[in-house]
Parts: sequence; structure tokens; C-alpha cells
Amino acid sequence: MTELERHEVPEDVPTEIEPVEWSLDVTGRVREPVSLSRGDLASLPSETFVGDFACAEGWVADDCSWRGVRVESVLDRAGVDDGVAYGLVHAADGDYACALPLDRLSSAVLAFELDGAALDRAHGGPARLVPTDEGRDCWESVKWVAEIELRRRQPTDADTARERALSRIE
Ligand SMILES: Nc1nc2c(c(=O)[nH]1)N[C@H]1C(S)=C(S)[C@@H](COP(=O)(O)O)O[C@H]1N2
Ligand SMILES: [Mo]
Repeated sequence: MTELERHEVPEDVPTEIEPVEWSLDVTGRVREPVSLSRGDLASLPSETFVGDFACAEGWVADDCSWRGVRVESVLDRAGVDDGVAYGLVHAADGDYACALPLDRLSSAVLAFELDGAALDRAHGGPARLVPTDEGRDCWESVKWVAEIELRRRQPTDADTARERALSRIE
């Protein structure tokens, strides 16, 4: 059992997301808003990113192997407008969201698999955002991704779950 599996899963894991029905909306400052099904995303090139997952609460899951599609290729399906600087990644669980600068968002992987198996719901399935840069924080790995909204300006902390995620850390 990996550290990630051992880690206590929050009780508010959404139960209403059906992988078959699930789709990802790309909205905001795009040429054309799109809603991409799992099948649409499966037609994009897939890749594997291996990295430790370190939570600010003090635990680390070593060598997580995430398989999915690079967010850049997802955004290309909608077309990124000139001047876009940020993406706000929204989860299906309530108002959890995370803002990332466009370069960090583009290089992130939208993961559907962890360690060779379909990502289970407890850990964010059907799709979880996995930033791949060295400066990534645990709370930026948005589970149950439902929408990526592109913006020209930096979203405020009020738009994101940063404080909520960090408030869980003693
Ligand atoms: N949608 C959503 N994503 C989230 C969170 C959350 O509460 N909701 N918590 C974050 C934090 S702080 C951590 S450490 C990891 C925990 O991932 P795990 O539950 O797979 O161990 O999910 C991140 N992504
Ligand atoms: Mo965390």
C-alpha cells in the first residue's frame, strides 16, 4: 500500500461523478469553449509523469506514476486567446479550485491513471491535475477536475481553495 493510499481520504468525496458521463469543460478566454468527453481526451497523446507527491501536512507518497494527457494539448482543443496568463482549475466537489499561471498549467498532466490502474474516485478519478514543475504544492493537484477556465488576470485567493487547503495544515 502506498503512502497515498494510506492517507486518510476526506469524507466529502463526491459520489455523483459517473466516469461514463464525465466531461471536462474548457471555458473563459478561449477561441471556442469545448466540453471534452473521456473519449475525446483519449484521442490526445498520453504520457506518464513520475514524481513524489508531498503534502504540506507532512507526508510523502514516493514515485507516484501518473498517466494522462498534457494539459497543453487539452487547451489546444479550445484554442488559448491572446493575453491569457492564468487558468483556474475547478473540481466537481463544491467550490474547490486552484489557479495556476499558464506555463505551469500547460506543463501539468491531467491524469486518469495512477501506478498502472485507473485512478479511483478517492484519489480524484476520473481525472486529477498533476502539476509537473518542481515548485508544485499538494493542494494544486486538483482531484475530480471538471472545468479549466482561462483568464487574462490572476484570480484572487477568494476564487481558489488555497486558504481552505492550507487551513487543514496545522
Ligand atoms: N478537489 C480537491 N482536490 C484536492 C483536495 C481537495 O480537498 N479537493 N486536497 C488537496 C490536497 S491538500 C492534497 S494533499 C491532495 C490529497 O490527495 P489524496 O486524497 O489522493 O491523498 O489532494 C489535493 N487535491
Ligand atoms: Mo495537502
